[in-house]
Amino acid sequence: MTEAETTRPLLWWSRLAGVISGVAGLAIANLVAWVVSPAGSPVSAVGEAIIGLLPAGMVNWGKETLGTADKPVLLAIVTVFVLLISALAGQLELRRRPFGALVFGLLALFGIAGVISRSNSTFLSPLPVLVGLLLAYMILSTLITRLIRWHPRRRLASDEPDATSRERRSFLGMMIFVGAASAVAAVGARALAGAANAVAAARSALALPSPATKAVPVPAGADLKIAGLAPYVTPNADFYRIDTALQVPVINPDKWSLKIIGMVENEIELSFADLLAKPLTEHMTTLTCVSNEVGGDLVGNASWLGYPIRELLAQARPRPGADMVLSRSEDGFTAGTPLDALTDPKRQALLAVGMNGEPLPVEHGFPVRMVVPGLYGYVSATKWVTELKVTTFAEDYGYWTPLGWSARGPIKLASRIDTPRARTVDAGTVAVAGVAWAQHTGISKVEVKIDNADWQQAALAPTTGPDTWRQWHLAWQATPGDHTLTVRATDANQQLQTDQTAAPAPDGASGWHSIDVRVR
Ligand SMILES: Nc1nc2c(c(=O)[nH]1)N[C@H]1C(S)=C(S)[C@@H](COP(=O)(O)O)O[C@H]1N2
Ligand SMILES: [Mo]
Repeated sequence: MTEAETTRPLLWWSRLAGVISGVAGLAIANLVAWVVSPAGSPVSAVGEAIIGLLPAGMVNWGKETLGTADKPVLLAIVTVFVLLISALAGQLELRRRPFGALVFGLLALFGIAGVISRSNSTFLSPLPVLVGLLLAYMILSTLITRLIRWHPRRRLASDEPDATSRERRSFLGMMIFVGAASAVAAVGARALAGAANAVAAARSALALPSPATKAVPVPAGADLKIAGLAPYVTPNADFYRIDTALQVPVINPDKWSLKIIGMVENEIELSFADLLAKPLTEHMTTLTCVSNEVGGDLVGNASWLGYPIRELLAQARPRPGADMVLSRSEDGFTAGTPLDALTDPKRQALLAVGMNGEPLPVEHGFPVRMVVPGLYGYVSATKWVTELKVTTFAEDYGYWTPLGWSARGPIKLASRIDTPRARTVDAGTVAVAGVAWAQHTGISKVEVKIDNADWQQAALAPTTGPDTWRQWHLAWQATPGDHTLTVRATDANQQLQTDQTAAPAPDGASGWHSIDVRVR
């Protein structure tokens, strides 16, 4: 055999090894992207970056000639491009190591550029590309080592006669294994993405019924509309999020059901259609996280549409002795809520399906979550809820309790300064404004102290009721120098907010919020 005859098949094997490594890298990158950062899915990110770079005329031409097929076509082109480059990496790695690594490195730069050019990218977004290409190179390097060993030219006379077939088996075996594993990973990633798309489509197709009991209309002036002040109603897209699950559960509403079990006379199972057929109530409630620091932003106000949990419990008929409802989410999260907070006819504890006039966003619990005025989220606001177990605090506990958080979590009276946000302001009249909350009790007074002067009473905006936060503001005659502003609130029971500072654990932060401002 001539040199060329022995090298040619080797060359093709090296290219195939490159392609297989590339496929494995893409599969891994997609799985990592699914977990850490939807903005990090490298092929679609690069595809979008390419669209961004193309002249508008060409993009329009693509849309017109390919119709809605333009996206899949572009993704296919990017994939083929990545695989061709991977083949080249394999070939170069065979010729001279580690030239394959260089090629993959260039590909990584390209992918990272695509990923970070996306508007929703975060610092985690490049991770899928990096992990994918690192793994691709490790696989390629191992494959090429095996390929070289199998190459007949490298065989020594002293080798056993069956050495070649053993090396060949080792190379081919690994090729088949990596290929099959990436196929499984790719199919898995596709299935996950497909399920998410199906649920997103079901959500947008959903028309919520109008409430039988309408929310109290937002009074004029509830939103002072001062720059820097949190709006009275928090838009869904800006609403804080707390999830223990790495990936948001995707639940098809047609498959959703809620079971009410445990210490009840009458177990109940409810479908989504059953729930929507009931007379729904709309109610505005401010949600707060127990982890919110003094002055923090883990708090938001929304209008919730749902069915009162007390009505379902009345149907289930809790047995005497029960004092807690352990709600369970699809993702395993649990919360232990006092039974009396859920059966109280004066408290709008809802099994919610709508948030600010839309179906619940997937991140906020689609299709169904709980919202209970006055209790921190970790003991009441179970998203993607699928089970309510009537039980006792002696018997059961929620997700966060063994991790050092109190079994019961009533929200503490709190107030926050939102503006001025800038450290430096001009002398003269400065709007000082913020929010205060004491859900289910209500706020009756907010006071502001400048340095060590007397407390001044702030003006309070109206609200829909005691279950939401309340905006406040004060016109401050700011004089040049450094100043410290402090706020404190009083609730509707005339309880003054405590100045005793406490960390969030175990049952919520306390203390007065202060900011430092320099006046020029
Ligand atoms: N399934 C599930 N529900 C959950 C949580 C969670 O991690 N998983 N977090 C809870 C906590 S701690 C809070 S403060 C609220 C936050 O709700 P949001 O993410 O819609 O703002 O949801 C609660 N419900
Ligand atoms: Mo929370």
